[in-house]
Amino acid sequence: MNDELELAIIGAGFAGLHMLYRAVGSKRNVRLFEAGSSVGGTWHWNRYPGARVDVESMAYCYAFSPELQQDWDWTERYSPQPELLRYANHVADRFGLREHIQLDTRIVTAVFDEDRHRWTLTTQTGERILARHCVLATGLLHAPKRVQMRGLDSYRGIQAYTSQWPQGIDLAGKRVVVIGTGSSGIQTISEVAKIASHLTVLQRTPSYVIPARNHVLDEDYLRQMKARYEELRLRQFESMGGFFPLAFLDDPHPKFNALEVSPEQRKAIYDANWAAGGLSFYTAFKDLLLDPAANETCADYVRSRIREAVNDPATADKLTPRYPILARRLCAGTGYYEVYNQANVDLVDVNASPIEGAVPEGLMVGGKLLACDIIIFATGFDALTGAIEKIDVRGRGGRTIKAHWAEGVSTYAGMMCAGFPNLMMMNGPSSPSAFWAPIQIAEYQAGWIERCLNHLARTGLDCIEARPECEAQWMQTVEQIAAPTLFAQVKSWYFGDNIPNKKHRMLVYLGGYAAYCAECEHGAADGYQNFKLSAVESRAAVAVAV
Ligand code: N01
Repeated sequence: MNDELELAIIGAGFAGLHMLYRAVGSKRNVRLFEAGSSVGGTWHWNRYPGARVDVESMAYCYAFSPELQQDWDWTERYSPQPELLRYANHVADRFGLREHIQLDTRIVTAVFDEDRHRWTLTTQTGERILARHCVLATGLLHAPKRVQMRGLDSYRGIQAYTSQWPQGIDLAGKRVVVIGTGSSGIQTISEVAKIASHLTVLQRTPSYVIPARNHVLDEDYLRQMKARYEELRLRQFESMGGFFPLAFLDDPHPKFNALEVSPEQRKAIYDANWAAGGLSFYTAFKDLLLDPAANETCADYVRSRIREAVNDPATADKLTPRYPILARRLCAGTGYYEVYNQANVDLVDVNASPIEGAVPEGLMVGGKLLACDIIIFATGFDALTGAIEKIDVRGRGGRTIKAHWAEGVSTYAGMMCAGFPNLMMMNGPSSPSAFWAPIQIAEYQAGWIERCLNHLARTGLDCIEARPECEAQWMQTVEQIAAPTLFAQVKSWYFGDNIPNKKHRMLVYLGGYAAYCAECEHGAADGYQNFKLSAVESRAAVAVAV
């Protein structure tokens, strides 16, 4: 057993590293535990071919240190995974964080001691850690969605999940199957198609894929953008989703509703967004996620681009999504649709030809053997709750977090849960982070947590817990904001729909950064009005008095 910590942090992704930076700065007795062999979180685990971020590098990084922003040079518009991993390592070194990090350490249980107001964490090797406060920075997209399939154990080839990519797989000249066509799948497919002898894509739901238009960033561009970093961040904080095409920095926010402009103006705006590339369509018009008719103009535009890109009309038809665009996560790809013009690539719609199971040589699909050397599962994540539920978290009365969420996820501000005192989440369920820049949300949350711990210390208290009625109110707000949007009209991981038996409930606060921070500040006002605060000593005093 280690000495008791004031703060244990679980997870060394961008959120956990930043929390650690803040806690070390406050001279707390803190330690960070990370299951992986390196810092970097998402960018440590997701090492599949073609993995890169689809938010522009200059924005997808920490904002807290102007010096770091100025010193670090991103090489491409969208950083590839190895560069993001280098950045995470640079941050760990630059801010002296390594000595506080314990790698290769998976926390498997976390149990709250109600009498002593302490968490006991246990690692996979049985080491026990006592901590007054515990921060779960376990990642919003970390726990893989595993595919259950008859006969998979008998398959003799290689199986690889994009979300836990194994080292040293050689795909060159191999017969490869990719299951899944979300963001991870479409990036993987474009790379694998270049080297595999044959690639079969098993698609269940097509994505809308916009050309990323990635390119190398030259020195001039870096200098110009760095000179405007303050403005960039301001515009980012005002934006709907925490990102916008930086080419539109002078004019980043949509002005019109889609049907307010003429068809010619609308097409010109869509053309400009198609040319800008990436996730820019989110900000093409104000009402694309609110008005089905407006949305349809955008969806139709992208559908026409798919027909242009794909030679075979039947294949183009299979690749064409019919649901509202943007309501599931938009994808940004490189040469994605063009891949299907290659002779070595096939697309199978598994709704028409279901995956029946695996055999030693490959998969049985639509009654036929699909022989393959490697199956890549790009099947996504048990988003937001999965990584937390992997830990056996027990709060008051031994109640598990799984039980707390059994009838649908519930948190206060994506940071705390009633009945789980002194347990904070970063980028947790019902925070904005799946639809707002998670690094900046984590920066805000780390500051909020720091101020909360300072308040407890100042007031001689050692325990904080969300009030159940405030948590219920928060969840109502999350659902009320989502209800009129088109997000609510499709099935997606935003609602947990991709995981069998996961209760359908909105997992994301869509109110944006400013409203989120205002809500969190309000909750902390007047001595943390939305929380119950207490101290072990006062409980003891009450017990004596009784
Ligand atoms: O996961 P997904 P992802 N049989 O859930 C299919 C972020 N991200 O890892 O939709 C057949 O989007 C599933 O089909 P369906 C980003 O926020 C960012 O790709 O369930 N198919 C779907 O096509 C993203 O949204 C970046 O019908 C099955 C796919 O697998 C989030 O992570 C890169 C199946 C899963 O798509 C998740 O993206 C990567 C089955 N049994 C990820 N089960 C960038 O920054 C699932 N599918 C670029």
